[in-house]
Amino acid sequence: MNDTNRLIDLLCINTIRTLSMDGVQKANSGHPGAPMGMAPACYVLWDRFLRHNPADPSFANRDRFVLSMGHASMLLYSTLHLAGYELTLDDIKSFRQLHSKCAGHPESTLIPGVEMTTGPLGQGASTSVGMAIAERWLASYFNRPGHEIVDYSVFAQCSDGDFMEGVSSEAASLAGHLGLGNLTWIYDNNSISIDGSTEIAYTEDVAGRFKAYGWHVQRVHDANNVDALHAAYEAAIGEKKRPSLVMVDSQIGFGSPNRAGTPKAHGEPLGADEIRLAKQAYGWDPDKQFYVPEEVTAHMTQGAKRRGGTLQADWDKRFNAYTEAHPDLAAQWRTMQRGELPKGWDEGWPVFDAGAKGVATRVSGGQVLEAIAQRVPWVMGGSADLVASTRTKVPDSEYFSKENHDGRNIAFGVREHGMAAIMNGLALSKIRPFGSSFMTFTDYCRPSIRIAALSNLPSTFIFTHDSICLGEDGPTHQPIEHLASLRAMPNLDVIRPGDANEVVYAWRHIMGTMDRPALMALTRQNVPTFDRKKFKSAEGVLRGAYVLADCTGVPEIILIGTGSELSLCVEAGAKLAAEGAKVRVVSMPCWELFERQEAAYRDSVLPPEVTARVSVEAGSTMGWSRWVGSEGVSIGIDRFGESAPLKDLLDEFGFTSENVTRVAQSLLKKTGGERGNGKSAKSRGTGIECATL
Ligand SMILES: Cc1ncc(C[n+]2csc(CCOP(=O)(O)OP(=O)(O)O)c2C)c(N)n1
Ligand SMILES: [Mg+2]
Repeated sequence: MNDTNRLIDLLCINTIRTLSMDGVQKANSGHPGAPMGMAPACYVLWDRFLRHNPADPSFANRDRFVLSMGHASMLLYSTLHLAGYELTLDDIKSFRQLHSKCAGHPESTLIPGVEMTTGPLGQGASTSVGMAIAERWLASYFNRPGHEIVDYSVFAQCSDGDFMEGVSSEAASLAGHLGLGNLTWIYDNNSISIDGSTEIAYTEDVAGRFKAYGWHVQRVHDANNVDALHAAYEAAIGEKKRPSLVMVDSQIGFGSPNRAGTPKAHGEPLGADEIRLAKQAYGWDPDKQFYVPEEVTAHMTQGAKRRGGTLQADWDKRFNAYTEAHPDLAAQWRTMQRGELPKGWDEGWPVFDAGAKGVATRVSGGQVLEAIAQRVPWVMGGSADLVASTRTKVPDSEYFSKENHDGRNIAFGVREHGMAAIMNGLALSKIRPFGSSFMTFTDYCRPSIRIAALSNLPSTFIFTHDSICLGEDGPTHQPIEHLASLRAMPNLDVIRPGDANEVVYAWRHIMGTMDRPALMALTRQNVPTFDRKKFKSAEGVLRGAYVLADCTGVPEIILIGTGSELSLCVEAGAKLAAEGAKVRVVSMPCWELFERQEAAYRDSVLPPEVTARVSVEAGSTMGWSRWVGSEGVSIGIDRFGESAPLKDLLDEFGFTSENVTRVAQSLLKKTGGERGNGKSAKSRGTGIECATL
């Protein structure tokens, strides 16, 4: 390395540092320390190794860089700006301001070039494992001898906090097991976190831990040693059989005479005086702010653009040759990249015959998933060690493994959180992922579900054993507050289908939706399959809620059910109708979808003038008042469950048609209805237009 090169490297590194410091200072908020310490690590990767094209940030075969330590967002913003992305100095100057592209933590929906939304520690690292799995699978599915169109690498930059979080250990363990040689984590080993030295809480042998996971581990003893970083990245990329960890010993707030190496450098602006001192330490003009020397633009920005253009032109050539040799695969690739589905994706799915015995929605769900997986090659996923219970298997496909990258089933092991994060990495790579466990363990996945919702990812979370009805396993396994808490999450469709054919339409909605995640709550126990010749079509699921069975004229009472409780509403409705009540039964599998319908439709399902409403759902009643109104009643469970056989639980908690009928009768009395007075349906000329199941 000659002196001129060293000088330009240092100039670029210090530009990243000073832009980051200035951005944080102007916002009067943010995290300067990590960018100052890790600027060389980031620069060397981006300038010498990362294969990307700033002119087309979504270039499909680009390397992925995930800033897992999202608090160091200014590091990424500065780097993206200098690497030629559409992120101006003005954008950087508006860091952390309302509607700025440069949000407090990086958000993938705001800036092309930000591969994923990060900030909650551990998520980025874990999700990068999903990206690496995706790359290996895509390579295996699409590449052909002499035609390698997929060969990218995945990098994540991680901090102490990332590695203290359990989810990164789950994902690292799986990555090691799977031998993901295309994955490199760059670890900011600065031994500082917010509360002080990491000595107070985190003293394990990190290198030893990763070696035990099966990783290739290297250490760079000085973050400012550009040559050592270069050599370590080269070796990491060269290691094809194991994921790589590059531990970089850095100093937080490097260059700041009074804050370097202390937690003070972590999460607050340095202050104008300290910034001047740090700039002087870098040999920078302390009077200059947001300063980008011309040489830096010429080297880093123009260089990245030039390399990006060449890289993409070369890939385009490869892809054209591929298209000639393998037109069908090339067409599939394009469809997948556009976020579309192959022709015929929704044809030939199962249709379920009516029957009182019915089928558990986990079982019908599994059958529909099989049909989808047979028609959409890039559906991929698995379970956190419960595949036999959750029925989520891609048929005729093996497990994805070290030896077999073809497999579309992923054995996540008992790592629910890691699973959900990895699913997001698959979704970010255009794969349509699913992952499954028991509903009560949504709690173990929640942070990653939230990232999916926040970043508009079409991840499909499948959770079975969705109520106390799972029975003898008892309250530890019986979800209560889960539906309510998940419904509180913006941008997540929580779907609890009421019978097998509702499951079919739930999946139709899910597969047709690319801009948000869905969570399906499915039963362990059988639920009856409604006769759709008598009841309204399950297509109503596509609108979130629909009238399943109705009276003639305006109803006096509406029974609203979800999932396994829908059939109770139908039974109770039939009884009430027999007594002469005008009853409507509404199936409401997805609140969020219903909320998105126009008001006229919502009012047609739940007419505002009908205030006698009963909701029935075996879970927390929180939130149901929104649909039943102030005069309505919610039958639910606001305490923990019990271990017992199903039948006893249903009696104990009031999930019987008799109880629903009783509650409805007393509500009718209270709201001035005439029911319970012995008038028959016939004599009143009304009656529920459905059969009793
Ligand atoms: C899951 C989660 N918990 C807590 C936080 C708040 N937080 C932000 S950074 C940080 C730790 C800082 O230490 P480190 O990760 O080593 O970053 P450094 O200070 O070295 O930049 C914490 C606790 C978070 N962002 N995510
Ligand atoms: Mg740290």
